[in-house]
Amino acid sequence: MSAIVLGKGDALLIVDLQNDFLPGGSLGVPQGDLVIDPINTLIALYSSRGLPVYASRDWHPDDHCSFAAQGGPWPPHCVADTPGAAFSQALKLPQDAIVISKAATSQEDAYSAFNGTGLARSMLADGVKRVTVCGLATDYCVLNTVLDGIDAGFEILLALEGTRAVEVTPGDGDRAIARMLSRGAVPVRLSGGGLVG
Ligand code: VGL
Ligand code: ZN
Repeated sequence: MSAIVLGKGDALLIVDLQNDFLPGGSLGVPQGDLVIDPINTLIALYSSRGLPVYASRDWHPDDHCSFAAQGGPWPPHCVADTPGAAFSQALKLPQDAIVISKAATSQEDAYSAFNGTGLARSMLADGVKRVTVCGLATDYCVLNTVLDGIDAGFEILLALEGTRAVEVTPGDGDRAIARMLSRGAVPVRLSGGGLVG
């Protein structure tokens, strides 16, 4: 474990920290609320250095193809402009956070924040080279975001305290982490007021 020095080219990407993915939400991730404090610490680390903070959100129409009534795997969740789709009130998003909405049409699903959103282009335009990814859920949207980020050429740091899994099948979270690391994502933790990895 050694300290990660943050600087120009670094960015933070917070995946889907929305009420419906938190305990009590329609697709609540067990212990999902435990990621909020570490993510607020990450936000402070990045924004105090003038580094960009991106926040993705699932932003579905009410007849989205992933919903059970439409033949999909999930209960209705993150319907655009409803309280369930709002970012957690406890999340201290900076004023200038860049919000990325995904899967916003009925027929298109997108677990990855890079899928159909223009996020890679926007990051490249901002000079981003290395992305620290955190958020919900480890085994769906974080997994797919990390793999797409690697495919798009970004170096990816996975903030372990900042993510939790749905675990439709027990062990999905650990398997997702193993897949991300095997593709080159670097696991990092908060320590001593910074990141180590
Ligand atoms: C997600 C299930 C359905 C996620 C999104 O953000 O991980 N999971 N839609
Ligand atoms: Zn969804």
